[in-house]
Amino acid sequence: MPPTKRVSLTQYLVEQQREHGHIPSQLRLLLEIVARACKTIAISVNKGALGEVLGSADTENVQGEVQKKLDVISNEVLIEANEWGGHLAAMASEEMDSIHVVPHRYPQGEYLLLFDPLDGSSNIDVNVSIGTIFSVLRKVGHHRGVSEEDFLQPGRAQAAAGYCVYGPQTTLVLTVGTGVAMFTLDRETGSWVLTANEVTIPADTKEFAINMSNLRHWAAPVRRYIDECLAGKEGPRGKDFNMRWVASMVADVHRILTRGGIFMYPWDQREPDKPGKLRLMYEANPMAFLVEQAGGLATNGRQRILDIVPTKLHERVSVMLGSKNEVQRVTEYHQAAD
Ligand code: P6P
Repeated sequence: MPPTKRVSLTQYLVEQQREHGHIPSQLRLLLEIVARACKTIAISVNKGALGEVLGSADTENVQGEVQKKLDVISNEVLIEANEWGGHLAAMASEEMDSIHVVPHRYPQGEYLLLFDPLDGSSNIDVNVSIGTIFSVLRKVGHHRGVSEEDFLQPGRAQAAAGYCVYGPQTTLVLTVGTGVAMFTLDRETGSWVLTANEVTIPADTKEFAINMSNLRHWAAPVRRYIDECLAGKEGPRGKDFNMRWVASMVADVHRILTRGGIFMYPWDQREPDKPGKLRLMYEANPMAFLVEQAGGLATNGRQRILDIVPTKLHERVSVMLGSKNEVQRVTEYHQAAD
Protein backbone atom coordinates (compact mmCIF):
# COMPACT_ATOMS: atom_id res chain seq x y z
CA MET A 1 0.00 0.00 0.00
CA PRO A 2 1.33 3.46 -0.84
CA PRO A 3 2.93 5.13 2.23
CA THR A 4 1.39 8.36 3.49
CA LYS A 5 4.52 10.52 3.88
CA ARG A 6 7.58 10.67 1.58
CA VAL A 7 10.25 8.20 2.76
CA SER A 8 13.61 7.97 0.98
CA LEU A 9 15.59 4.77 0.46
CA THR A 10 18.17 6.02 2.96
CA GLN A 11 15.52 6.64 5.63
CA TYR A 12 13.97 3.21 4.94
CA LEU A 13 17.32 1.47 5.30
CA VAL A 14 18.25 3.43 8.45
CA GLU A 15 14.90 2.46 9.99
CA GLN A 16 15.42 -1.19 9.02
CA GLN A 17 18.85 -0.99 10.64
CA ARG A 18 17.67 0.85 13.78
CA GLU A 19 14.27 -0.74 14.34
CA HIS A 20 14.74 -4.25 13.04
CA GLY A 21 18.50 -4.66 13.42
CA HIS A 22 18.25 -6.34 10.04
CA ILE A 23 20.78 -4.27 8.20
CA PRO A 24 24.36 -4.08 9.48
CA SER A 25 25.96 -0.84 8.29
CA GLN A 26 28.02 -2.64 5.64
CA LEU A 27 24.85 -4.09 4.10
CA ARG A 28 23.17 -0.68 4.22
CA LEU A 29 26.19 0.82 2.40
CA LEU A 30 26.07 -2.02 -0.18
CA LEU A 31 22.37 -1.46 -0.93
CA GLU A 32 22.81 2.33 -1.17
CA ILE A 33 25.70 1.86 -3.60
CA VAL A 34 23.80 -0.66 -5.76
CA ALA A 35 20.81 1.73 -5.83
CA ARG A 36 23.11 4.56 -6.94
CA ALA A 37 24.63 2.33 -9.65
CA CYS A 38 21.11 1.52 -10.91
CA LYS A 39 20.47 5.27 -11.24
CA THR A 40 23.62 5.53 -13.41
CA ILE A 41 22.47 2.58 -15.54
CA ALA A 42 19.00 4.13 -15.88
CA ILE A 43 20.55 7.29 -17.34
CA SER A 44 22.34 5.26 -20.02
CA VAL A 45 19.27 3.11 -20.73
CA ASN A 46 17.05 6.16 -21.07
CA LYS A 47 19.39 7.81 -23.59
CA GLY A 48 18.79 4.97 -26.08
CA ALA A 49 19.92 5.89 -29.58
CA LEU A 50 20.93 9.35 -28.38
CA GLY A 51 23.62 7.85 -26.18
CA GLU A 52 25.17 5.49 -28.70
CA VAL A 53 24.48 2.67 -26.24
CA LEU A 54 22.27 0.52 -28.44
CA GLY A 55 23.27 -2.47 -30.52
CA SER A 56 25.82 -5.21 -30.07
CA ALA A 57 29.17 -4.94 -28.33
CA ASP A 58 30.46 -7.58 -30.79
CA THR A 59 31.61 -9.73 -27.84
CA GLU A 60 30.20 -12.87 -26.21
CA ASN A 61 29.58 -13.63 -22.52
CA VAL A 62 30.13 -16.86 -20.60
CA GLN A 63 26.71 -18.04 -21.75
CA GLY A 64 27.81 -17.76 -25.37
CA GLU A 65 25.35 -14.91 -25.87
CA VAL A 66 26.25 -11.86 -27.93
CA GLN A 67 26.62 -8.96 -25.50
CA LYS A 68 24.80 -5.70 -26.08
CA LYS A 69 26.74 -2.49 -25.45
CA LEU A 70 24.46 -1.79 -22.48
CA ASP A 71 25.23 -5.25 -20.99
CA VAL A 72 28.92 -4.33 -20.88
CA ILE A 73 28.30 -0.75 -19.70
CA SER A 74 25.97 -1.90 -16.90
CA ASN A 75 28.42 -4.54 -15.75
CA GLU A 76 31.24 -2.00 -15.57
CA VAL A 77 29.07 0.49 -13.65
CA LEU A 78 28.28 -2.12 -10.98
CA ILE A 79 31.89 -3.30 -10.69
CA GLU A 80 33.34 0.22 -10.39
CA ALA A 81 30.65 1.37 -7.93
CA ASN A 82 31.20 -1.57 -5.56
CA GLU A 83 34.98 -2.10 -5.57
CA TRP A 84 36.18 0.60 -3.16
CA GLY A 85 33.54 0.56 -0.39
CA GLY A 86 35.09 -2.09 1.86
CA HIS A 87 31.74 -3.94 2.09
CA LEU A 88 32.45 -6.66 -0.48
CA ALA A 89 34.86 -9.58 -0.79
CA ALA A 90 33.95 -10.30 -4.42
CA MET A 91 31.33 -10.01 -7.15
CA ALA A 92 29.88 -12.38 -9.76
CA SER A 93 27.99 -11.44 -12.90
CA GLU A 94 26.20 -13.08 -15.79
CA GLU A 95 28.62 -11.12 -17.99
CA MET A 96 31.84 -12.46 -16.43
CA ASP A 97 33.23 -16.02 -16.68
CA SER A 98 34.69 -16.04 -13.15
CA ILE A 99 34.28 -14.05 -9.95
CA HIS A 100 35.73 -10.55 -9.61
CA VAL A 101 37.70 -10.33 -6.36
CA VAL A 102 37.90 -6.84 -4.81
CA PRO A 103 41.39 -5.53 -5.73
CA HIS A 104 43.92 -5.61 -2.87
CA ARG A 105 44.26 -1.80 -2.98
CA TYR A 106 40.80 -1.71 -1.35
CA PRO A 107 39.64 -3.19 2.00
CA GLN A 108 37.69 -6.44 1.70
CA GLY A 109 34.27 -6.84 3.36
CA GLU A 110 32.07 -9.80 4.30
CA TYR A 111 29.52 -9.63 1.49
CA LEU A 112 29.33 -11.27 -1.93
CA LEU A 113 27.35 -9.46 -4.63
CA LEU A 114 25.92 -11.29 -7.65
CA PHE A 115 24.07 -9.64 -10.51
CA ASP A 116 22.61 -9.81 -13.94
CA PRO A 117 23.54 -6.25 -14.84
CA LEU A 118 20.99 -5.86 -17.61
CA ASP A 119 18.39 -8.59 -17.91
CA GLY A 120 16.16 -8.75 -20.96
CA SER A 121 18.82 -7.50 -23.36
CA SER A 122 16.81 -8.61 -26.38
CA ASN A 123 14.40 -5.78 -25.51
CA ILE A 124 16.97 -2.97 -25.32
CA ASP A 125 16.88 -1.98 -28.99
CA VAL A 126 13.07 -2.12 -29.18
CA ASN A 127 12.44 0.12 -26.14
CA VAL A 128 10.76 -2.50 -23.93
CA SER A 129 11.36 -2.60 -20.14
CA ILE A 130 14.64 -4.21 -18.99
CA GLY A 131 16.27 -4.45 -15.59
CA THR A 132 19.16 -5.11 -13.23
CA ILE A 133 18.84 -8.08 -10.84
CA PHE A 134 21.06 -8.46 -7.76
CA SER A 135 21.59 -10.92 -4.93
CA VAL A 136 23.64 -10.51 -1.73
CA LEU A 137 25.30 -13.36 0.16
CA ARG A 138 27.63 -13.34 3.14
CA LYS A 139 31.08 -14.88 2.90
CA VAL A 140 30.84 -17.83 5.32
CA GLY A 141 33.87 -18.94 7.34
CA HIS A 142 36.95 -17.00 8.39
CA HIS A 143 39.34 -18.31 5.77
CA ARG A 144 41.44 -15.70 4.02
CA GLY A 145 40.72 -14.85 0.42
CA VAL A 146 37.61 -15.67 -1.56
CA SER A 147 36.84 -18.17 -4.31
CA GLU A 148 33.92 -19.31 -6.45
CA GLU A 149 33.10 -21.93 -3.79
CA ASP A 150 32.20 -19.13 -1.37
CA PHE A 151 29.36 -18.18 -3.73
CA LEU A 152 27.85 -21.69 -3.96
CA GLN A 153 25.24 -21.19 -1.24
CA PRO A 154 21.50 -21.97 -1.49
CA GLY A 155 19.22 -18.99 -2.13
CA ARG A 156 17.78 -19.20 1.40
CA ALA A 157 21.15 -17.84 2.61
CA GLN A 158 20.68 -14.51 0.84
CA ALA A 159 21.08 -11.41 3.05
CA ALA A 160 19.23 -9.24 0.52
CA ALA A 161 17.97 -9.28 -3.06
CA GLY A 162 16.31 -6.95 -5.50
CA TYR A 163 15.99 -5.57 -8.97
CA CYS A 164 15.65 -2.25 -10.74
CA VAL A 165 13.16 -2.12 -13.62
CA TYR A 166 13.91 0.49 -16.32
CA GLY A 167 10.38 1.03 -17.62
CA PRO A 168 7.85 3.89 -17.79
CA GLN A 169 9.01 4.44 -14.21
CA THR A 170 12.43 3.49 -12.88
CA THR A 171 11.61 1.38 -9.82
CA LEU A 172 13.91 -0.31 -7.33
CA VAL A 173 12.41 -3.33 -5.52
CA LEU A 174 14.25 -4.94 -2.63
CA THR A 175 14.04 -7.20 0.39
CA VAL A 176 16.35 -7.74 3.36
CA GLY A 177 14.13 -10.52 4.69
CA THR A 178 11.50 -8.29 6.33
CA GLY A 179 9.08 -8.03 3.38
CA VAL A 180 9.31 -6.31 -0.01
CA ALA A 181 9.54 -2.54 -0.57
CA MET A 182 9.37 -0.58 -3.84
CA PHE A 183 11.10 2.77 -4.50
CA THR A 184 10.37 4.98 -7.51
CA LEU A 185 13.11 7.24 -8.85
CA ASP A 186 12.20 10.91 -8.54
CA ARG A 187 14.13 12.27 -11.52
CA GLU A 188 13.77 15.87 -10.35
CA THR A 189 15.58 15.25 -7.07
CA GLY A 190 17.50 12.10 -8.09
CA SER A 191 16.24 10.26 -5.00
CA TRP A 192 14.57 6.88 -4.54
CA VAL A 193 11.15 7.39 -2.89
CA LEU A 194 9.24 4.62 -1.09
CA THR A 195 6.08 4.03 -3.16
CA ALA A 196 4.99 0.61 -1.90
CA ASN A 197 5.65 -1.24 1.34
CA GLU A 198 4.75 -4.77 2.56
CA VAL A 199 4.13 -5.82 -1.05
CA THR A 200 1.87 -8.91 -1.20
CA ILE A 201 1.18 -11.22 -4.17
CA PRO A 202 -2.47 -12.41 -4.35
CA ALA A 203 -2.62 -16.20 -3.75
CA ASP A 204 -4.81 -16.70 -6.86
CA THR A 205 -4.55 -15.26 -10.34
CA LYS A 206 -5.97 -15.43 -13.84
CA GLU A 207 -2.75 -14.41 -15.57
CA PHE A 208 0.10 -16.69 -16.70
CA ALA A 209 3.44 -15.72 -18.25
CA ILE A 210 5.29 -18.23 -20.43
CA ASN A 211 6.87 -18.29 -23.90
CA MET A 212 4.10 -20.20 -25.72
CA SER A 213 6.27 -20.78 -28.80
CA ASN A 214 8.06 -23.50 -26.77
CA LEU A 215 4.81 -25.41 -26.08
CA ARG A 216 5.73 -28.53 -28.10
CA HIS A 217 8.99 -28.86 -26.11
CA TRP A 218 7.55 -28.82 -22.57
CA ALA A 219 7.25 -31.73 -20.16
CA ALA A 220 3.75 -33.15 -19.56
CA PRO A 221 3.00 -31.35 -16.22
CA VAL A 222 3.62 -27.94 -17.81
CA ARG A 223 1.56 -28.91 -20.87
CA ARG A 224 -1.27 -30.02 -18.57
CA TYR A 225 -1.17 -26.81 -16.53
CA ILE A 226 -1.16 -24.51 -19.58
CA ASP A 227 -3.77 -26.58 -21.48
CA GLU A 228 -6.11 -26.24 -18.49
CA CYS A 229 -5.54 -22.46 -18.41
CA LEU A 230 -6.28 -22.28 -22.16
CA ALA A 231 -9.45 -24.38 -21.71
CA GLY A 232 -10.84 -21.49 -19.66
CA LYS A 233 -14.34 -21.39 -18.14
CA GLU A 234 -15.45 -24.56 -19.94
CA GLY A 235 -12.36 -26.45 -18.77
CA PRO A 236 -11.31 -27.99 -15.44
CA ARG A 237 -10.26 -24.60 -14.01
CA GLY A 238 -13.74 -23.15 -14.50
CA LYS A 239 -12.34 -19.67 -15.28
CA ASP A 240 -10.73 -17.85 -18.19
CA PHE A 241 -7.03 -16.93 -18.06
CA ASN A 242 -5.04 -14.10 -19.64
CA MET A 243 -1.47 -14.39 -20.93
CA ARG A 244 1.46 -11.98 -20.73
CA TRP A 245 5.08 -12.50 -21.90
CA VAL A 246 7.44 -9.50 -21.94
CA ALA A 247 10.58 -11.67 -22.46
CA SER A 248 12.17 -9.59 -19.71
CA MET A 249 12.05 -11.45 -16.40
CA VAL A 250 12.27 -8.22 -14.39
CA ALA A 251 9.19 -6.80 -16.14
CA ASP A 252 7.18 -10.02 -15.77
CA VAL A 253 8.12 -10.43 -12.10
CA HIS A 254 7.35 -6.75 -11.38
CA ARG A 255 3.84 -7.23 -12.81
CA ILE A 256 3.38 -10.33 -10.62
CA LEU A 257 4.58 -8.53 -7.47
CA THR A 258 2.20 -5.69 -8.34
CA ARG A 259 -0.99 -7.62 -9.28
CA GLY A 260 -0.31 -11.37 -9.08
CA GLY A 261 0.28 -14.02 -11.75
CA ILE A 262 2.48 -17.02 -12.45
CA PHE A 263 5.77 -16.85 -14.40
CA MET A 264 7.24 -20.01 -15.89
CA TYR A 265 10.43 -20.76 -17.80
CA PRO A 266 10.40 -24.57 -17.56
CA TRP A 267 12.83 -27.25 -18.70
CA ASP A 268 12.26 -28.26 -22.30
CA GLN A 269 13.41 -31.12 -24.45
CA ARG A 270 15.49 -29.05 -26.88
CA GLU A 271 18.51 -29.25 -24.57
CA PRO A 272 17.52 -32.03 -22.13
CA ASP A 273 20.78 -31.75 -20.15
CA LYS A 274 20.04 -28.11 -19.33
CA PRO A 275 17.60 -27.83 -16.37
CA GLY A 276 16.25 -24.57 -17.80
CA LYS A 277 17.22 -21.29 -19.46
CA LEU A 278 17.38 -18.97 -16.45
CA ARG A 279 20.38 -18.77 -14.11
CA LEU A 280 20.00 -19.87 -10.53
CA MET A 281 22.42 -17.58 -8.69
CA TYR A 282 21.58 -14.13 -10.10
CA GLU A 283 18.15 -14.49 -11.68
CA ALA A 284 16.07 -17.23 -10.02
CA ASN A 285 17.38 -16.91 -6.45
CA PRO A 286 16.90 -13.13 -6.03
CA MET A 287 13.46 -13.27 -7.69
CA ALA A 288 12.48 -16.29 -5.56
CA PHE A 289 13.53 -14.46 -2.37
CA LEU A 290 11.41 -11.43 -3.35
CA VAL A 291 8.41 -13.57 -4.35
CA GLU A 292 8.46 -15.59 -1.13
CA GLN A 293 8.87 -12.42 0.95
CA ALA A 294 5.70 -11.17 -0.79
CA GLY A 295 3.77 -14.35 0.14
CA GLY A 296 4.26 -16.16 -3.17
CA LEU A 297 6.02 -19.43 -4.07
CA ALA A 298 9.01 -20.22 -6.29
CA THR A 299 9.92 -23.79 -7.33
CA ASN A 300 11.74 -25.57 -10.12
CA GLY A 301 8.67 -27.80 -10.50
CA ARG A 302 9.82 -30.17 -7.78
CA GLN A 303 11.52 -28.21 -5.00
CA ARG A 304 11.76 -24.71 -3.55
CA ILE A 305 14.26 -22.73 -5.61
CA LEU A 306 15.78 -21.24 -2.44
CA ASP A 307 16.68 -24.78 -1.24
CA ILE A 308 18.69 -25.72 -4.33
CA VAL A 309 22.38 -26.11 -3.45
CA PRO A 310 24.36 -24.77 -6.43
CA THR A 311 27.31 -26.68 -7.89
CA LYS A 312 28.34 -24.10 -10.52
CA LEU A 313 28.28 -20.29 -10.53
CA HIS A 314 26.39 -20.03 -13.83
CA GLU A 315 24.13 -23.03 -13.44
CA ARG A 316 20.64 -22.85 -14.88
CA VAL A 317 17.29 -23.84 -13.40
CA SER A 318 13.66 -24.35 -14.35
CA VAL A 319 11.53 -21.58 -12.83
CA MET A 320 7.89 -21.38 -11.74
CA LEU A 321 7.08 -18.46 -9.44
CA GLY A 322 4.28 -16.14 -8.36
CA SER A 323 0.79 -16.58 -6.90
CA LYS A 324 1.02 -19.29 -4.26
CA ASN A 325 -1.97 -21.42 -5.26
CA GLU A 326 -0.99 -21.55 -8.94
CA VAL A 327 2.66 -22.41 -8.31
CA GLN A 328 1.52 -25.04 -5.80
CA ARG A 329 -0.80 -26.54 -8.44
CA VAL A 330 1.79 -26.83 -11.24
CA THR A 331 4.36 -28.16 -8.74
CA GLU A 332 1.87 -30.84 -7.63
CA TYR A 333 1.38 -31.78 -11.31
CA HIS A 334 5.15 -32.37 -11.52
CA GLN A 335 5.18 -34.41 -8.32
CA ALA A 336 2.20 -36.48 -9.55
CA ALA A 337 4.01 -37.14 -12.84
CA ASP A 338 7.10 -38.33 -10.91
P1 P6P B 1 12.81 -16.02 -24.41
C1 P6P B 1 16.04 -12.50 -21.00
O1 P6P B 1 16.98 -12.88 -21.99
C2 P6P B 1 15.72 -13.72 -20.16
O2 P6P B 1 16.88 -14.18 -19.54
C3 P6P B 1 14.64 -13.37 -19.13
O3 P6P B 1 14.72 -12.05 -18.73
C4 P6P B 1 13.35 -13.65 -19.90
O4 P6P B 1 12.28 -14.03 -19.05
C5 P6P B 1 13.74 -14.80 -20.82
O5 P6P B 1 15.15 -14.74 -20.98
C6 P6P B 1 13.08 -14.66 -22.18
O6 P6P B 1 13.43 -15.81 -22.92
O7 P6P B 1 13.24 -17.43 -24.77
O8 P6P B 1 11.32 -15.86 -24.31
O9 P6P B 1 13.44 -14.94 -25.26
